[in-house]
Amino acid sequence: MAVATRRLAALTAADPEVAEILEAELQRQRQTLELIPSENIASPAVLEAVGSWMTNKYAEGTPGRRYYGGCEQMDRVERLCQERATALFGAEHANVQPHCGSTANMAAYAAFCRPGDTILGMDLSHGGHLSHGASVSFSGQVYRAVTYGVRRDTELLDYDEIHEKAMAERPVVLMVGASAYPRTYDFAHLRAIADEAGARLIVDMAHFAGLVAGGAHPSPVPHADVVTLTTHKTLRGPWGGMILCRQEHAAAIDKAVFPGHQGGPLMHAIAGKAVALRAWGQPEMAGYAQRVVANAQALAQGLRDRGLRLVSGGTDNHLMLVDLRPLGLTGRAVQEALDAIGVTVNRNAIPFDQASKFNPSGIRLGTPAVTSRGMGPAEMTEIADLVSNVIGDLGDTGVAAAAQRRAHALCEAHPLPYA
Ligand code: DSN
Repeated sequence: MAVATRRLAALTAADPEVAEILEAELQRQRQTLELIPSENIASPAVLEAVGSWMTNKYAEGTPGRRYYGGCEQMDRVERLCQERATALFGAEHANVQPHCGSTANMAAYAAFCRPGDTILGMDLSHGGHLSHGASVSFSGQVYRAVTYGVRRDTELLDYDEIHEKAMAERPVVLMVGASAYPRTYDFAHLRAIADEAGARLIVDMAHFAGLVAGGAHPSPVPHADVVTLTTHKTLRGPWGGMILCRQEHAAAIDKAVFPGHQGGPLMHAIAGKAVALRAWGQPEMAGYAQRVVANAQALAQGLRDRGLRLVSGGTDNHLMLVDLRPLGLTGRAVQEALDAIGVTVNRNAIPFDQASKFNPSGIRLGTPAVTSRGMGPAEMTEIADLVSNVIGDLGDTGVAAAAQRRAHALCEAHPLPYA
C-alpha cells in the first residue's frame, strides 16, 4: 500500500514497515463505523501535540518541584492542563499525570487504603471495570474487594444492596463507575451511603467524562472525594488518565501518583490533554455531549424497533448493551459478523450472564466516535437497521454485503478529520 501522506513523511523514509501499518490502520478507521463506546477520534490538534518533541523530556515531580533541569516548558504545559481541568469540571485540584485509567485508580485507592483494606465496587460481570475489585486485577489482589451489582428485575444499580454491603463491610472506599452501565448515577445518594458507612467516595467517570464536560450527564465532582477519568473516551483527547479531587486530598493523590505508582509523566500526552480540554470551550465541541446522548437514544430506539432487547431497556448515556440470548446468538459470532462488514463493536457480558467470559451473551455499542464524525439521529437509524439486519440473518452473505455497502456509504459521507 502506498504511503504518501505528508504527516508520515519522516516515518516512511525511516521505517516503511511501521509507516505502512499506520497507514493501514488509518484506512481501517476511515472505512469502519466505530461503535465501541470507549473509543473516539482525537482531533488533529491533539495528535500534533502528542506526536511532538514533548516526548523527549523527563519531568518527574510536579510543576515547580521537578527532579530534572530544563522543565520550564513542562511546568507551563502541565499547569495549563491542570487549570483547564479544574475549570472545566469545577474541581479543586487536578493531577493530570496518570498514564491511564487503571493507574489513576491505583493512585486513588492508595491515597486512602493500605493493602488488605476493604473496597466496595461494581461487579465486573454487571458492568464494572477490572480495576474496581476484579480478582484478576491489582484491585482485587492488593485490597479485599467486595462487589455490588444491578437488580435482576430492572437491570439498574441496586442502591439498597450498595447500602447494605457498605454498612456490613465498612469499606475504606466506595468505588462508583462502570464500563458497561447504560444509565446515570444518583451521586447524592451514593455520597450519603459512603458517609453513613464512613467510606471515601471515588467515582471513576472514565466513560462519561465528556458527557459531564458538556453538561449532558450529572457531575460527580461536587459529591466525590476523588474523581478519576480517562481522556481518550467521551472526552475526545489523547490516550491517558487524570484525577480530580478536593484540595484536602491533593497532597495524598499527588504522592500516590508520583512516586507511588509512576515515574516520569508522559509530557507529550499531557500537552495533548491540555489541547483536548481547551476544545470543550470552543465551537468544535459545542453541543457534542448532547449529540452523543441523542444519538445513543436514536440508536437504541432503532434497535428496539427492530426487535432487539437492550439491557435496562435503553440508555441515558453514550452506550447500550444488546442481549443476544432471545435470538440464541453469542457475542463473539455477532462481533465477528459485524467486523466483517466494517462495523466495530465489542462482545460483552450482560448482567447475570451464564455464558463464558470469552463468548458472552451481549454486544456493547456506543456513539462517541460516530458523533465525532458528524453523524446524527438519521444515521443512527440507518446503523440500527443495517446492524439488526446482520444480526437477524447471521451468515446470510447477501444481507451482509448489502449492510457493508450501507456502512461504507456512511463512512464516505462522514470522513475522519485527518488529511
Ligand atoms: N476497557 C475500557 C472499555 O472498553 O470500556 C474501560 O477502561
